[in-house]
Amino acid sequence: MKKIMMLTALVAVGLMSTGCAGKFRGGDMSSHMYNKYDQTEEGLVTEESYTEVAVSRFERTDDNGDNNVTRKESEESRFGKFMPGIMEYWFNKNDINNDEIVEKPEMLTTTAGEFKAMDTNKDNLVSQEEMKVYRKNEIFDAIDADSDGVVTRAEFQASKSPFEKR
Ligand SMILES: [Ca+2]
Ligand SMILES: [Ca+2]
Ligand SMILES: [Ca+2]
Ligand SMILES: [Ca+2]
Repeated sequence: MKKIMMLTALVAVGLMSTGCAGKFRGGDMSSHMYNKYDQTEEGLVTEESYTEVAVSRFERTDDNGDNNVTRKESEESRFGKFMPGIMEYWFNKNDINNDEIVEKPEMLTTTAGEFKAMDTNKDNLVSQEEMKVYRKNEIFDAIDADSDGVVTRAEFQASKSPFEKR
């Protein structure tokens, strides 16, 4: 069972990669995701560069540039249309006070918490492996809508874009 769940999560990672950048289709998704971060000489990601990427993602989603991302903005963003389930997960994770608006400080708090959670060996740097483990779990959680630890076919379908459903 566990194996099947992991496989499902991996398929989801594959779907996400086509969502992020079509040209990476079939490529090594985890290294592509990791390589978008600036790295130290040792190939590790600092909190600063991790935050930079999170901020630019936030700014892309904040359509009217008022430093708040509303539920509507998130749903109407390009990524929100392609992977509504993952976008909804992002929104709920960042809207700490549940007022249906992700404010920039909320996003920064969530991002800092994520960095800490990823950095399992506590060296204040995130390795590709550390990020991979974290993301796999996160994507699984995002698809597992009722958080019972099992991804059903319905949950998996719901996480996909309307264009992919049949
Ligand atoms: Ca806005
Ligand atoms: Ca909020
Ligand atoms: Ca680390
Ligand atoms: Ca479930």
